[in-house]
Amino acid sequence: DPFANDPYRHPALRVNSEKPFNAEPPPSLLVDSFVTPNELFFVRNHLPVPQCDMQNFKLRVEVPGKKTINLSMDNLKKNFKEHTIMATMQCAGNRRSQMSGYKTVKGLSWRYGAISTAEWTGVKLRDLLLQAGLTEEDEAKFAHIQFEGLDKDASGGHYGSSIPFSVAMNPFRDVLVAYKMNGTDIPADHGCPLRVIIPGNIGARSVKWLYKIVASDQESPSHWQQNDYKSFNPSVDFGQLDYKTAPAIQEYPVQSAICTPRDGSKVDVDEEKVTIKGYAWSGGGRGILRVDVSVDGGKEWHVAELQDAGQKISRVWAWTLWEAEIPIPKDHGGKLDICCKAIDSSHNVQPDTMKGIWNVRGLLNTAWHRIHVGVVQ
Ligand code: MTE
Ligand code: MO
Repeated sequence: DPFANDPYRHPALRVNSEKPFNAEPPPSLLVDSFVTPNELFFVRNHLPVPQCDMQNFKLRVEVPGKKTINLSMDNLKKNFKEHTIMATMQCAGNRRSQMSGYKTVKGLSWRYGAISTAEWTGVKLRDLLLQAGLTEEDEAKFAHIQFEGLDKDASGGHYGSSIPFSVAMNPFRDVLVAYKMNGTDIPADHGCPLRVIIPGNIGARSVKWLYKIVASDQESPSHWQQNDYKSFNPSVDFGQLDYKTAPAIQEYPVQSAICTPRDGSKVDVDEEKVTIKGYAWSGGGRGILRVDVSVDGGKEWHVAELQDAGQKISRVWAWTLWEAEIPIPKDHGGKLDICCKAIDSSHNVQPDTMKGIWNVRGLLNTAWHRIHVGVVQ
């Protein structure tokens, strides 16, 4: 069993797949704390978890025609400046199960917990690339920075991804090679001992168990860069996917979801108000300007109170948690049709339905999140 050495997992995680392990925290726990505790952070593994050997570990950074450097954990920690950023990670498949409710899609059935937030500590990718001889002038030659993880499939293919040169080399883009997650060594499921953190991008680009970085004129040849994590037009169905025609998804669009109350639960009419909590997040460092919440399916909107991490404008890597206390309308008819939508700092909004964004792989479901709650007299 290639999964025999997988680590212990917290029992509160809702498991979508055991082997490889994929699980999400329940929504109510997600909004319990701004920073997600490591043991509740969602896990998205495509392959068995590789063994972590911190003593003998070396990271290889390769700039063809310039230098190849091999760095031990000690070397990495001693010779490069340490940075800490708070960043939210969201899987491109988050909320896929709801997209499937609209029309069947293919992929793991995530509810809305394939998103979590942590404080990541490590060194800037830019600093490692500079050390290996890469300069700003090299963009024409090396349009992509590729990453490879130690995890591999039966045929020996490693998990991998790549990001554009300009993202990797921009000092304000905060791309990290991280060795700590919330102040402790990165746990086995999250990439021990090293992972790259591409804040503001889909989770798939943040390669765990990172052992190799290569500057190249090509995107990563890995399956997950070439033949997955791409989006298609709503009329493209199974069997018609031509991955060559679609670009790899990088930055995440604007998203929000309702975490409490629970879908299908009940509120007492005597309480007069209902308290609604959730998260909002956008990619590319765009912050959240506003979250609108409705209890009548989107006829009347209330503005939620926001809690963010106070990050610098255009470098908002962490999510915004929100809360709204809304009076139960007189004409509730026994139920509340609760929905939310977020507006990001570029005034991007979420689409009201899945009609225009549905795609057969069920990626980037950012339609208004809707739940139903009963009202008891
Ligand atoms: N890196 C490696 N090496 N192997 C993987 O399977 N999964 C990716 C990414 N990095 C993956 C990986 C995907 S799709 C996501 S969403 C994030 O890791 C999830 O990170 P997490 O498990 O720490 O939440
Ligand atoms: Mo993902």
